[in-house]
Amino acid sequence: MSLFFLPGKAAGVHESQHEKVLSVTGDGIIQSPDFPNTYPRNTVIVWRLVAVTESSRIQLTFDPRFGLEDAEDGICKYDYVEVEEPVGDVVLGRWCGSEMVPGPQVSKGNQILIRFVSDEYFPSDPGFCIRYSLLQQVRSDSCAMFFLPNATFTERAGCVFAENFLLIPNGPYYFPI
Ligand SMILES: [Ca+2]
Repeated sequence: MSLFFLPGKAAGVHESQHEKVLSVTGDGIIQSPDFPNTYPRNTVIVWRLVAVTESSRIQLTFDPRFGLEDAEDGICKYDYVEVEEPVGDVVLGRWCGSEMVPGPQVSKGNQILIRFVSDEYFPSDPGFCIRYSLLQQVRSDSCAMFFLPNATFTERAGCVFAENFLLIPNGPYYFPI
């Protein structure tokens, strides 16, 4: 099977054949093949998560069990997981190794892309596991914000605090508090 993936990876033009489009209507999980065991060699998989409503945002949370082949010279060259903003092809982050678990990511629009790449050598375990969840937009006088469904929130100085997140005016910017 690994030979099947080689031509596409070498040419770098057939990655769309590996794209899986997922309609996001609630929580779900994306993981590297065979997680938490060793992932396969020579693999490219792209997941495109699409929230059904335009105004929704998608939050990605990485499982603490995280480990891919180490970086070389601080760069994830060989095996990595990458999160991309589809509009403008902006890379939000690329991660590998096992020393640091990626922090939570939130889409800027209603779509977000996750790309997993492994090369021919040194496949590792456990790979990665990402929980995705849907954020809904809420508006108040001075804040546009997103919060997790069923979150309890309170309003303070015109901004809503939801769970552990302070959502600041003119979101979707957010940070943990
Ligand atoms: Ca590798």
